[in-house]
Amino acid sequence: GGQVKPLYDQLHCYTRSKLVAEYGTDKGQVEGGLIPAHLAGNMWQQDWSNLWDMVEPYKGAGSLDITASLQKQHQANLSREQARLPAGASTEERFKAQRAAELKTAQDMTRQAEQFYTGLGMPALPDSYWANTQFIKPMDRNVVCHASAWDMNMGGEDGKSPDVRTKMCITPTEENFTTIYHELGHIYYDLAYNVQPPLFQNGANDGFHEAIGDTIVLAMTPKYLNSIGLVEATAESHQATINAQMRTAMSGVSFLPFGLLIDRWRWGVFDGSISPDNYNKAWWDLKATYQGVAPASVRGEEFFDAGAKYHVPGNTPYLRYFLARIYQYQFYKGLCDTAGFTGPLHECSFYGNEAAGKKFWALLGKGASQPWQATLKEVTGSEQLDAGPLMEYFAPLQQWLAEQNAGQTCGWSAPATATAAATQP
Ligand code: X8Z
Ligand code: ZN
Repeated sequence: GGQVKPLYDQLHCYTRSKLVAEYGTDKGQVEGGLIPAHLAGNMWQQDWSNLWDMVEPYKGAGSLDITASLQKQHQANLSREQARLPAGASTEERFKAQRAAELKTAQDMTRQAEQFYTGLGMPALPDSYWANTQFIKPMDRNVVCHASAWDMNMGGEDGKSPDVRTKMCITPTEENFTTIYHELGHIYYDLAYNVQPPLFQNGANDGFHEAIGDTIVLAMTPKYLNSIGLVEATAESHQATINAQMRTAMSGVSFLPFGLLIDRWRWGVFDGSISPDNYNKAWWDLKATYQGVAPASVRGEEFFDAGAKYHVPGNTPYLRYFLARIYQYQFYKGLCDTAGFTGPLHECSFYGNEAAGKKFWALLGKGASQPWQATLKEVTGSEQLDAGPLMEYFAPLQQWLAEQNAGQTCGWSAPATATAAATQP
């Protein structure tokens, strides 16, 4: 954790200053310099992308408002469906047209994600994927909307056709759009390693599984987004670079301490160091210490806020997501090297690069057939988890943040009880 903490601290400082500018010294922060939980733009404060309006470094240096573009595309789908309606269509008919448009938009977004993978030379998703996937929230039953990817039959090894599916309730937002790329990472991993014997049909480790799609997401540069019509073409400039880096950091860097603390809390519960009469306090203590966020009003033991995070009641291990946020930059750098890219890391996109695609597919195809260190080495040359590539990637932003934060008192003080409870990783 120590390797990336300086970068997080700078992002925290900058974001807090924007919140204070927007909401005032009293409301824009919580005593001790913590970010108010309800202002982070996300229920769990794990992804700050929704604060984009407030933190965008240079307005006009390339708009990266992907949500707005997706919504426009959805409007076009809706108009098309509505144009098919007869004059005086019933409410039910109009509602059906709306649902059809929602499905179409969700499938269009998924096609776009698929195209990134096929553009690397990977296979198209099987027809069964399109037939069986849940793209939008169904009307006739309750479902878990938290996105997931499923391999239903481990098909592949013996020529059996695969039955892979994703389950999401897609809406046209940037967050959902990148989540689709993430989920297809799981699916392509499944498809690739299904040539292995069943015991090896798994990720090299669970962090690898989470990192595949995230690696692809890093290659969704403004240039790529422009090529699929989601953002306008921008001239390359330092300002545009900083904008692009900020966009990536608001989702990827903001996440880092969160990714670490979930299992710290869970393991504390398992080993008894966090007792039931302390569940909520321990939760917010960790949130204060690691993330520097705090609720605006007291959250006592009558609340169970950890339970609002899907993976806690769902019993899904969480450290995998922290690992993935580090691996993704290692993979990305390795694939950029393979693509013959020699410029600064943040400028690379391996979109459409056949050599990078081949390398990636080979990594995926190894599955769990060898220790993860061996697979990591084949792609990155290293056998270790290493945040070096992440820090290299964000070098321009880190310098920019340091300039912005000059003269500010950065950092925060967690309540004394909190610092005692959390040991350094
Ligand atoms: O749970 C997920 C994926 C499914 S594997 C949507 N993620 C974590 C979360 O939402 O908390 C992806 C990012 C972190
Ligand atoms: Zn995942």
